[in-house]
Amino acid sequence: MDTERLYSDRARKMRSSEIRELLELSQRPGVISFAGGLPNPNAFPVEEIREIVNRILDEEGGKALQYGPTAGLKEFREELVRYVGREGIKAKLENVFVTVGSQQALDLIGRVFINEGDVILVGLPTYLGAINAFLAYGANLVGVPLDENGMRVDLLEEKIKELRQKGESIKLIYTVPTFQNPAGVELSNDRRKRIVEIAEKYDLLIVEDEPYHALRFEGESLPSIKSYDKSGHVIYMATFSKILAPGFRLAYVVASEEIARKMIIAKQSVDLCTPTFTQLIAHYYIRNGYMEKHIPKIIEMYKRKRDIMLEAMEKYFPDGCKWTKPRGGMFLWVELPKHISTIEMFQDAVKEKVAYVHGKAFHVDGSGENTMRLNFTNPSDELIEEGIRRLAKVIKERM
Ligand code: PMP
Ligand code: G9A
Repeated sequence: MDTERLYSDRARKMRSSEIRELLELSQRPGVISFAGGLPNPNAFPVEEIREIVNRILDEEGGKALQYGPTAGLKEFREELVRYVGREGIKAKLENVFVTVGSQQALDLIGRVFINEGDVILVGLPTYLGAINAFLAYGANLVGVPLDENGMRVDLLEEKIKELRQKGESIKLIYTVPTFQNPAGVELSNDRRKRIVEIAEKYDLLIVEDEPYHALRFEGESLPSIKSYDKSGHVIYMATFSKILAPGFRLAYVVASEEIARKMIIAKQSVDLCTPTFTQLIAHYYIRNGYMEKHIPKIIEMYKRKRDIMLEAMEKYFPDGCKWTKPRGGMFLWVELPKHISTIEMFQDAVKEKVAYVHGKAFHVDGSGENTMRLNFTNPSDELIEEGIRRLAKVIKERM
C-alpha cells in the first residue's frame, strides 16, 4: 500500500523526537543515561499513592473510573486555583483547565493558534518537545539567544521588529523561564516583567512553560511571568510530572477565559477528558498536605545529584569545556570546543555506554552542534560519577 500518498500534509511535517528515541537505548543494560529528562524513580511516593488509591476506590470509586468534564474535575480545578494563587497568579475557575501532561497543552496551542508559516519565537536552545509540537502545525520557529539570565529580551524585541517589517505573522513567544530545559538557566525578574510589556506592545501571546519552578535548590523564588500579566497575554502551564509522577500524565493551564474555552474545545476532540483517576489522586495529594512535605525531599535528592555531577565534571572534564551550574531543575548544559560535534561523538559515547542528548536537537537554527544536555536526576549517585568519567574519556579522545 502506498501510505506515503495517503498522509496528510500535517503528518509529513511531524518529526520524531531524539529524546523519545534515546529512551530505548538508555534502558539497555550497562548504559548510564544522562539523556531523557526523567525524574528519579526513588522520588515517586509509591506507598503514599497506594494508600490514597485505596481510599479513593473505597470512597469514590464510581467517580474515579468514570468519564469527567473536558476541563478537568471541578474540585481539582478549584484546588489548582488556590495552588497557583500561592505563586502570585490570580486565577478564577474559568481560567484553569487540566491536560494530559503539558505536552498536550503544547499541542493544543498548536491546534488553536498556529497557521502554516506563523512565527513562534523560542529560546536558542529550547525544549525539543515544544519544537516538534509547533513544527507539526507548520510553525516557522525563530530562535532568540539566551544568556545566563535566560532569553535575551532585548534581542527578542529586535527580532519582533525585524519580522514585522518583513510582514511576517508572529503569534507567540514560547519560554521556559525557570531552570530552562535544556540550558538550566533562569529568566531574571526584570526580564519577566519586560517580556510581558513586549507581548502587550506587539500584541503577542507568551506561553510560559513551568515544569521546574518548584525544584529550586538555592536562591530566591522568582514571580511567574503570568503574575505580571494584566491583559490575558500569558498562557501559563505547569505539570505534575516532575514533582509527583510523569506516569500520571497530569498538567494544567492558566489562561484568559476566552483562550481557555477555545483550548478546551480543541481538547474535546483529542481525548474527551483527562483521566479522572489521576486527577483525584493528585487532588488528594495536594489537599492533604502531602505535596508540601514531598517536594523538599525531591529537592534534597536532586541537589545532591547536581553537586555530584558538577564535582565529577570538575574532576574529569578536560580544559576547554564549559558548563552551566543550575540552581534547580534537572539539567545542565555543556559547551565543548567548537570543532567537536556532539552528534558524531555520540557513537563513541554509546560504545562507552554513556548517553546524552546532543545540543543541536534543541536549536531551531541548526546551531549548537558542539553542545549537549545532561540530565542529573535519573541516574543513581554512584552512576553519575562513573558516567561523567566515561563521557570525559570520550570528549578527550575527540579533542
Ligand atoms: N515542557 C517542558 C519544558 C518539559 O521539560 C517537559 C518534560 N520534559 C514537558 C513540557 C512535558 O512534560 P509533561 O507532558 O510530562 O507534563
Ligand atoms: O520523556 C520525555 O520525553 C519527557 C522528557 C523530556 C526531556 O527530556 O526534555
